[in-house]
Amino acid sequence: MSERLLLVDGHVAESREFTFEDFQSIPEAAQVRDVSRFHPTRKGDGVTLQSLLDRVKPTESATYLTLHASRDDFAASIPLAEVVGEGIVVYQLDGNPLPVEKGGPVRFLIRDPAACHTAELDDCANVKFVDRIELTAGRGRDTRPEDEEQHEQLHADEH
Ligand SMILES: Nc1nc2c(c(=O)[nH]1)N[C@H]1C(S)=C(S)[C@@H](COP(=O)(O)O)O[C@H]1N2
Ligand SMILES: [Mo]
Repeated sequence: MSERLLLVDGHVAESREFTFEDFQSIPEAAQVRDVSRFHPTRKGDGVTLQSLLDRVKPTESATYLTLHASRDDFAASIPLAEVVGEGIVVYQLDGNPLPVEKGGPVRFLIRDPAACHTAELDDCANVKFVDRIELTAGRGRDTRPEDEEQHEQLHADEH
């Protein structure tokens, strides 16, 4: 079970791959147990985005966090400074790797998207099927819907 779940790379001092065991061995202080406490419809345990960033050390040039989901070719790019204290990376459910139906390999969650008062940290940035987090200089790839019509289309395609 040491397959790679997540690659964190880009404008960092040290790119890193994270396996399930790597996530499990992150100290308890950085574990976020039971995300249903923040999002009643979502389940599982995560770690803070901060704990992953501490391990790769973004460089001064990193200003955006770009989340990539190769499964459905979705990407969202959000300002690093705004998301740094808000991001959670969900990696397990009942002690097992997060299944794809729940957004695995890992699912990104913004702790409190409503409180941020910016269009950048919206629900669409709660990216599912994340397999790469790239630190970018300026906005990176972003396939989020640009208007309500596109947004409705995206949701229609989920079924
Ligand atoms: N990979 C991926 N992540 C995604 C999306 C998507 O289409 N693909 N849709 C986004 C949108 S528009 C919303 S509203 C939320 C929905 O999350 P939920 O299905 O857990 O409610 O996921 C976001 N994350
Ligand atoms: Mo959405």
